[in-house]
Amino acid sequence: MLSRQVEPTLRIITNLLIPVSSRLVRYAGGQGSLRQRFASASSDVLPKLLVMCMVMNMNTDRMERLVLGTRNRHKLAELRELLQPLSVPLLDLSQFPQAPPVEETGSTFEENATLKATRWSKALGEWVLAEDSGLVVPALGGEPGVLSAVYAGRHGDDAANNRLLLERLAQVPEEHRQAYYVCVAVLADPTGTVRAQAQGRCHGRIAHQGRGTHGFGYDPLFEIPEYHRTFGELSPLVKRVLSHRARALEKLLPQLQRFLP
Ligand code: ITT
Repeated sequence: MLSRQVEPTLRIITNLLIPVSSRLVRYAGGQGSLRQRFASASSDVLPKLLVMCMVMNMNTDRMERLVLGTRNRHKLAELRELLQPLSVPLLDLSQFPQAPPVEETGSTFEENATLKATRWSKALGEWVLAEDSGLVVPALGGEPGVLSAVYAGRHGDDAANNRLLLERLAQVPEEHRQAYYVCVAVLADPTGTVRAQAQGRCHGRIAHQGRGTHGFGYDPLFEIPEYHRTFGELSPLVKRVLSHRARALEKLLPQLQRFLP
């Protein structure tokens, strides 16, 4: 049985070093799962591997900087604010023109956030934090859900998305206009391995017409019951505390701290 201290080191070997080190691969030998082989490695091979790992891998597990993996400028601004406590430089995709487009083919927020974080981190060789978020209206069977950005057809057309949402809710009884925002944030390391993940939700209801100019997306329609105001009307300071994104990041931040240099 491997000790708790040894396990993280082996994970680093298998995830970071093995794909690029034919020498290590030779140690493992043969076919089959490398992870399994390391777990059952004989007692004389294991210490050698650990020493090699320590020497070769002293600094590769440290997050010297973090790329915010989103092309949505509103999200980006909110993420920057929320990640202020993190003492590493924050970059974004505009600084990486080579960042490939990522198709959001998942059927859940988790799948799409993972797709974005892992594809971009691997392509750029950087630590990447990506998130997938959206609005869920139970009375509409969960719509717009993962399709929030493209609900009315054109990506990011907030006005059209809001119009469609109001149309779809027109016949829905007043007491069933509840909705919630979801945000799943995923951190991936430069090899494209997920290292942390957190989800946040924010509950509210959908107003009958848009109110206020703050925020973006569905915010003018998203009313916080306690305040009787939409995120469009409320100060961004309130959204920064209550939002799904704020709640996800609040949970993710302590996990991120573990990777700081
Ligand atoms: P990236 O994938 O590049 O991050 P995107 O806008 O395509 O950008 P998503 O696929 O996660 O991101 O879709 C998010 C959509 O959900 C967004 O366009 C809004 O319609 C809605 N949304 C998410 N968070 C929101 C918020 O805080 N306020 C209002 N609408 C929000």
